[in-house]
Amino acid sequence: MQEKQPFLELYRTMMLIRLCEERLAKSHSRGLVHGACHTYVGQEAIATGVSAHLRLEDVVFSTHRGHGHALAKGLDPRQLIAELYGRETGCSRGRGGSMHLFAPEVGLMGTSGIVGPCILQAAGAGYSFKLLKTDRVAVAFFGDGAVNNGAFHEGLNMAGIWKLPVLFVCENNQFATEVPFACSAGNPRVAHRGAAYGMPGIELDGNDVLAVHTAAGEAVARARNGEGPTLLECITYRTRPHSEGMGDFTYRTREDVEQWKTRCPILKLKRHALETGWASIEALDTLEREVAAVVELAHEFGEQSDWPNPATATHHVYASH
Ligand SMILES: Cc1ncc(C[n+]2csc(CCOP(=O)(O)OP(=O)(O)O)c2C)c(N)n1
Ligand SMILES: [Mg+2]
Repeated sequence: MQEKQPFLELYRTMMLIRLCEERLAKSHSRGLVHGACHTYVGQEAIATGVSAHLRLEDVVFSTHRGHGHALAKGLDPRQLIAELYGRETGCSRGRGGSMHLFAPEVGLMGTSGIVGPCILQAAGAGYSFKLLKTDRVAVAFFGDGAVNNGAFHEGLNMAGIWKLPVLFVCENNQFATEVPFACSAGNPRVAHRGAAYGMPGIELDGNDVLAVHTAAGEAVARARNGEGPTLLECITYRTRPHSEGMGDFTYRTREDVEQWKTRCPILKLKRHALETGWASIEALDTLEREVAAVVELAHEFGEQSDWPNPATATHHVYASH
């Protein structure tokens, strides 16, 4: 990617995710967020680099750490924040919260509190795209904690057999809550598992948005051309606690976290931009101010929005047809 504009778009998307998450973390401590809040701070490059290749009609299946996937796929930040505040204007009308973000109109097919099924759902979507003879693509984002779940093996195997147009994107942030991945995996090289299911498995620096962008571009092109699925293992790290309000230093050290903060994907891209002359510091600062204003407005929108009417609590529970 050489052109200036797409590069700035990657920066903008990562910044939007970061500032939304920092806003939500603050709001969580004020009691504004109802339910759990797992932020994506430190991992922004992955959703951003992958989603840059997706069209509106492509679909994403996400996890409990899904705010970044939602924003990168095109969810309006007002609808995200209002949803976490439990308001009627949220993308799930305030009924779902962080782990039930749905916006099929932009291809966001759901975040989820259950670790693993997004892999099977993406395989299912890929199967339907193949039957319909479209060149649409399905993406599953999931953590290292999902790869020893049966869903991983079943979903990748099926996608491998039928050459489904799916990207399996493992965000290996090296912990499942407090369990180090190295202690829970017989084979901790997730990318190497691609071979077991007949698909390319690629390990990459998940904090390098340009690396993610390049690898995802090739995987999406393969999927659209009928050449089948790809497994991407993006090595990364979350620099906030597993979920807001949780303790953080019983299973990892402050030094580890500080060290990974220096590998922040946004800082990395900024340094690269300045070194190569792709963008000036003024341009990046202006962009950051613009994004900060968008996030502040989204927060005000959420806080001022109405609560759902209790009389409608049973609406949208069952499909009427
Ligand atoms: C099927 C299932 N088992 C266990 C849990 C409890 N749980 C919630 S988050 C989590 C850790 C997930 O780790 P990972 O997939 O690596 O994602 P991360 O939180 O690191 O982004 C677990 C085990 C769950 N939600 N669903
Ligand atoms: Mg993890």
